Amino acid sequence: MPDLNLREGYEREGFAVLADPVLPSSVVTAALDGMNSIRRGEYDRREPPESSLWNPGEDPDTLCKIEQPQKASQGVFDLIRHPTVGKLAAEVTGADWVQVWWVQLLYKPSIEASDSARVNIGWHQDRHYWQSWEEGSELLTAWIALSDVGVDSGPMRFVAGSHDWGFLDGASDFKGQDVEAVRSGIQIPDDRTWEEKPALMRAGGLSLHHCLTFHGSTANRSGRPRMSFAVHLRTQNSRPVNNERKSLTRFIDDETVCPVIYSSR
Ligand SMILES: O=C(O)CCC(=O)C(=O)O
Repeated sequence: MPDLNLREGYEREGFAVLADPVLPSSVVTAALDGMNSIRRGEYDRREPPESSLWNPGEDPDTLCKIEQPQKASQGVFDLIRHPTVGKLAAEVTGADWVQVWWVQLLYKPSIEASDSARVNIGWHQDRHYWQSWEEGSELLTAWIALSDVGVDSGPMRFVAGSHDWGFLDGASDFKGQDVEAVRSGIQIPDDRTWEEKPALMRAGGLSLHHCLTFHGSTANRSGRPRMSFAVHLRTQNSRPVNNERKSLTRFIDDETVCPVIYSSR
């Protein structure tokens, strides 16, 4: 039975949070092993991840973001293709088909107060970075927690209802470390307010967010790493620009990288 409250919340706020674990702990544990191996540069699947901002051996005290890690780890692949992820994405969107099209490994170390500027993720709409998709494409993200995410872990913060503000070109800055400065550059529509909501969850929980929902995060001060995968999804209502396969859409015909994780057709 679809959870209508989940869908209603997603449509109203532009995100939904499943705070309790929805994925089996064995799947989460295997993905965690995969994450640790990839961070060491050890791969047990087809090939290395795609070119990334962070590479094995680099500074452990900065945000680690690795592109397409499912290519390099069976445990990660099994997590991102878990049917629960597809079912929940279908529930919030009403879609009859869901595919993973890109994945990012995100490891945010816990750091000292003085060092906050190295791990922040500035406010952004994902759509800004996803111009390989035709306008109006239905794109969303499942952010899967591999560690408990509390208020002190530098959780993702969503701006409730901002998916209805339209695409605000030029306002996004994922790399912007001064999050207040990024925020001051965002033109909030006259009849709207900026209301931030943290996505708190336990390991094995997840959030889903719309590609126009503003979000960002600040430092992790929990004393433990914040570990997750951002799994970028599309529904049947999406198409690459000119139907070309390039840049971020270049893997979509390869289901060993971009599995279809829901279909009711
Ligand atoms: O992990 C974060 O704090 C932000 C991740 C993000 O921007 C995303 O999943 O779209």
